[in-house]
Formats: sequence, structure tokens, C-alpha cells
Amino acid sequence: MMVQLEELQNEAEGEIGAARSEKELLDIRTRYLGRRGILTGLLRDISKVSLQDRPLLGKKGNDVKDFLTEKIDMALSLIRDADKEEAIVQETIDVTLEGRRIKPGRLHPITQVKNEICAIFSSLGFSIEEGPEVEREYYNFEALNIPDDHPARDMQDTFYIENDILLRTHTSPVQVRVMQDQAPPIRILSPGRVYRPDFDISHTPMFHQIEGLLVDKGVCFADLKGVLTIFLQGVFGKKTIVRFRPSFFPFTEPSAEIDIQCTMCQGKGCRICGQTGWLEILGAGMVDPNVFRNVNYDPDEYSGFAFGLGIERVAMLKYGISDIRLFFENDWRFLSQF
Ligand code: 2U9
Repeated sequence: MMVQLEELQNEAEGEIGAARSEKELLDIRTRYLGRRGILTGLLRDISKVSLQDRPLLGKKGNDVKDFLTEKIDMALSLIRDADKEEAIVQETIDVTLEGRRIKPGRLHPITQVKNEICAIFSSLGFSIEEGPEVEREYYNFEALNIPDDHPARDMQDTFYIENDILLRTHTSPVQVRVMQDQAPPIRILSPGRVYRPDFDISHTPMFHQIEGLLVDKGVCFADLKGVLTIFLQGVFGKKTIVRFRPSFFPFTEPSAEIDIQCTMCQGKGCRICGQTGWLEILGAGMVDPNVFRNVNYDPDEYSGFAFGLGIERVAMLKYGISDIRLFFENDWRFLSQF
């Protein structure tokens, strides 16, 4: 049995030395040292030899077991280290490879046009005022001289949240609130989101407006014409030709709509201007005395002008964009052009 143990150790040692993978080593361990392994079987047989030989054989058996266990553990740890080294070599990062470029963000074209318009009016002494998008009927309609039976009050033209609570249809409520809080002179610009239930090639249910208000003693229609001409020539170019047409708004009297000569056809008539040669950009007028009375300004002491425009419309005409919905799709191919 001593010889058997000796041979078994040599045989197993040879196999361990020849093993090339973790799996082979684990198989060898099971085959020799496992519960039903060769060495385990031999050690069990020691109980059958004479009492005299048993201690020596028992010691030899345990020595062989310890020897093989240690050999296998050492071989395993060598192979595992080698596997790790191999993985590190395989996974090495080539730091000289060019990285993927992250494209820098930019301002949305609507924000760019809004900033440009705000900058022009800031240079004329206007300050920027903002206010809530969810409004009371009073600030959106009543204070602005829009009577109860005015068609703009109809459910079709306004998103109502509750009776009396609505999404503002213009930014005019901001100006009403400022006039309630401050005495003249007033020179403000209110940009912001507004809401109307329209959806087609030139209307979205949310769009951006800028309105302006100037109130002081002795303000007249010539001031309105001067300021808005400076503004339009600032946005569309110094040579822009401007036209004022009579119009009507409940909150201004007299009122006007202001066109620029078509930038696409220089007034000859084209698809963009509907063959008229003109593009409508602004609504404006002298603030109606009733609006002043609603905020306790004396219309005999003060006068003022107000105006409003849609930022999307200005951006579409400035850049030749034919569908307003492009502004809201966030397609990088569209946005990256601005
Ligand atoms: C107060 C008094 C008067 C603001 C004005 C317009 C004319 C106008 C439209 C332009 C295109 C709205 O976005 S649009 O559809 N706006 O035509 N807005 S005067 O008048 C005011 C505002 C506030 C206290």
C-alpha cells in the first residue's frame, strides 16, 4: 500500500504539471481528492490493514493528500494569475484613439430671436418683465377692455382650466400687473409662452410672444412709429421698408398692423407674402383709455403705446422657415442650423 500511495502521488503530480487550464486542475482534484476520489478510497482501505501498519500508512496517506492539495492550489493560483494577466493585455485601452466628439449644445432658435429682440429694446431703455402663464380671466381679458361677449373669450380660442382660471392667450396680463404695481413712466417688454387652441402649419397651441408697453406724459403715435421702425430695422436689416396699416384691438385705440416689405421678393410678390409684397409682423396701438382707468392711471394725464408679436413668426420670416412645427420637434439637423 505504501508503494501504491507513492505511485499515486507521482502519477497525480505528473498530471498536475501537465494541466493547462483551471478546469483540468479542478477535474484532477475531484478525481484524486474528491469524496469518491482515488486517494480518498485508498485512505478508507487503511482501516483494513493490520493495527501495526496503520499509523505509518495513515501518516503517509495524509502526507500525500496534503502534498497534492498544495500542488493543485499552487497550480490553480498560477493559472488564475496568468488568466488575469491575459485579460488585462486583451482589454488594454488604446489611449491614442480619437474620442467620440460630444457636440456642444446651443440656444434654441426661438431663444436666440427672443434674446435679439430683448437686446434691441433694452438698448432703448425697456426692462424685461415676466409673469404667470396660468392667469385669471380679469388680467387676460377684462382689464384689457375685452368685453364679456368678445369672440376671443370663446372656449374655442382659450384653454380654460376652471371657471375664471385659464392659460394666458397673450402676455398682456404681465403689463396690467406691472401697471397695477407701479406708477408711470413705464417702459417694459414681456416675453413668454402663450396658449391658444390652434394647430396647423403656422399655429401651435403654445407659442412665444413679446409684447411691449410704454407709458408716460405726452407719448404719441409718432413715438410708436419711431420705436417700432428702429426695432424692425434692427431685426431685419437697416434697409427694411416698414408700412403701418389701420387695424382694431380692444386694448388699443387707434390700432395698427405693421408690415415689412417682403424680404424674399423685395415687394414684387411671391409665395411667402401671398403675392402682396408685404409681411405682417406686429400689432400695435395707443393704449385704450379704458385700460388706463382699470389700473387707476389718469388717461388725461398719461398716454402710451403697446405692441405685440409672435416670436415664431419673426423667426420663420427671418430664416425662411415654412413650417412652425419644426421649432417643436427638437430635430438636431434642424436646430444645428442656427
Ligand atoms: C396692455 C395694453 C395694450 C398689446 C398689443 C397687439 C397689438 C397684437 C398680436 C401680435 C401677433 C398677438 O402674437 S400675436 O398673435 N398682438 O397685435 N398686442 S397691441 O397691447 C397691449 C398690451 C398690454 C396693458
